[in-house]
Amino acid sequence: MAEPGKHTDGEVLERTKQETKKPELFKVLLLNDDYTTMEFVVEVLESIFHKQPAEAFRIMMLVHTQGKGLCGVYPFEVAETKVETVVERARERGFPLRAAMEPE
Ligand code: TYC
Repeated sequence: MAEPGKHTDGEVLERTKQETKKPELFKVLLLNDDYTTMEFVVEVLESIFHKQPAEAFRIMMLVHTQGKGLCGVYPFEVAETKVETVVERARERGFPLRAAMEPE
């Protein structure tokens, strides 16, 4: 096959290089604070991150003792929406809970 960029007299060039990009993934983390109740954090983990009750409790305690904890790994826009939803729900209930995202 002719090299790309050369005159090819109408010959059709095929690209063989794979061009489908894997989506970049982002970790979503919950951050500790002194005012949000443990019960509310467990509720967030169950309803927004689809964790089973025991796993939600484990993650909540990890955040409580270590300062932050991993809730899930998602493509950029999903991760962004999770963070926004956590903050929205927390503010509705008057809690200062924060969430963050970082590249995997
Ligand atoms: N530290 C909070 C308390 O003692 C509980 C808590 C856990 C808050 C996890 C936020 O992401 C968090 N009530």
